Amino acid sequence: MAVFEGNFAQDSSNFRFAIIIGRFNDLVTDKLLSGCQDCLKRHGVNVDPHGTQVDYIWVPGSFELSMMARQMAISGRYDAVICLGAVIRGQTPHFDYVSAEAAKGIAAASFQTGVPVIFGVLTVDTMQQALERAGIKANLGWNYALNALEMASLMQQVKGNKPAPSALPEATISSLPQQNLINSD
Ligand code: INI
Repeated sequence: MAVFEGNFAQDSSNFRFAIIIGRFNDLVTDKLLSGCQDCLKRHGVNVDPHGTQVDYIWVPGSFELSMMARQMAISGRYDAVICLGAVIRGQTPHFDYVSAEAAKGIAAASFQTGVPVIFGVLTVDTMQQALERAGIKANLGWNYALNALEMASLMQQVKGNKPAPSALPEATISSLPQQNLINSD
């Protein structure tokens, strides 16, 4: 039997990501995107839009994220898809419809395609709360990118049935033949 877990220390230069961003509340989503890019870059991913590792897709709002996430995921081109959005409660029930559909749709896109789709949608009561989570106190965009890296790594291992060395107890590692420790295809 084996233990599988995402490994952040592996070579990320072959991963490909799609980042889908809602324009609605772009004061917030722009900052989530910056945090996301910073994390990917610091883990060895080339985030240049003209490069080969990350594609950027802008949609009108959080409601449209899941439809585009599914489209990107079924293309088979990406190791993970990251959805970024900000839904801020107003005076009407609109918030509930948009946030519920975004959550359900993103979960369905991931489940239906087998590609990790990260739910990077802030659902908050005020713009202040959104900004606090998009750079003032922390930037959750960074965490969403980390989640994507973890899932991309985990999927690679699960598909290749090769647990990461770090996921194995010390005794098991030293007793394995060398080729079992190589974490790439
Ligand atoms: N979209 C958001 O991303 N955040 C919101 O807070 C929001 N509000 O409150 O209305 C929002 N609405 C737009 C929605 O996502 C769709 O783009 C629109 O309804 C067209 O389908």
